[in-house]
Amino acid sequence: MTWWTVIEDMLGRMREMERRVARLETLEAAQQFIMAGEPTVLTIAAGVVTVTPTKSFFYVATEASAATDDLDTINGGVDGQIIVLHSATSAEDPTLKDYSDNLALAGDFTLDHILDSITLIYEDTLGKWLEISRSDNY
Ligand SMILES: [Ca+2]
Repeated sequence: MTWWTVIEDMLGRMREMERRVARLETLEAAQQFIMAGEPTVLTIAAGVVTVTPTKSFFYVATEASAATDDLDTINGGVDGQIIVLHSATSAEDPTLKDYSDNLALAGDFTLDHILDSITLIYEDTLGKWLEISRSDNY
């Protein structure tokens, strides 16, 4: 083996490592998109909740476990983040308010049962959560 073939061999190995790292980064990005894991609770405070950018699945709880509560603002979204919200309990009915602040919905939507859900995507340029779909499942 000449010194040149040794260098070529090393370069080949480095390129293969780069491909593997790129593949891992793609997998990591896909995982972030899916954001698997059990939902965490977002408790409304003065009409506001804050999501974590690495999660997609959340319960929404009313402030001080009130029977009803309005949700006007969802903070913490990153461009393209998709979230699914559902009620933390059927005893609490949070209402997502259409265009009160940063939610652009097909009208207000009340999660009045734990089986109801709404799916939103964050659009950073508009600074809005756009409704993708809602499911009034019960
Ligand atoms: Ca319902």
